[in-house]
Amino acid sequence: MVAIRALLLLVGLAVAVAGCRPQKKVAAGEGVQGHQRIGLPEFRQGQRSNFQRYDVDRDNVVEYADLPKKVSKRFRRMDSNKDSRLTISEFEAASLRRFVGADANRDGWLDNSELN
Ligand SMILES: [Ca+2]
Ligand SMILES: [Ca+2]
Repeated sequence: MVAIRALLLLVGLAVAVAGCRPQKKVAAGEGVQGHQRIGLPEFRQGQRSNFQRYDVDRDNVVEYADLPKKVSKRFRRMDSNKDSRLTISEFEAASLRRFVGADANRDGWLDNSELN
C-alpha cells in the first residue's frame, strides 16, 4: 500500500507540475507539434476498456485461468494477491504502475517515444 500511495503521489505531482506549465490545450490523444501523446485519464480509460472486454458479467473481477494464454499470463502478473482472480483495483494499480514506469520524463503524459 505504501508503494501504491507513493506512486499516486508521484503521478499527482507530475500532473500538478504539468498543469502549471503553459501548454497548448489539445484534446486527448491529439497531436502536439506532430506528436501523439496520451494523459493518465485517457490511458486509464483505455486500460479499463481492456479489462471490461474480459469482465463479461460486469462484477469487476476477471477469473483469468481460462482466457487466452497471452491474456492469462498478463493478468496473472497484475494479480497482486495471486488468487487467480484479477479485480479492477488490482488491474488499475498495475495500469498506474505501467503509466508511471513509461512516463520517462515525468511530465504526466506518454508521448510517442514513451509509448513505443
Ligand atoms: Ca486477485
Ligand atoms: Ca512523458
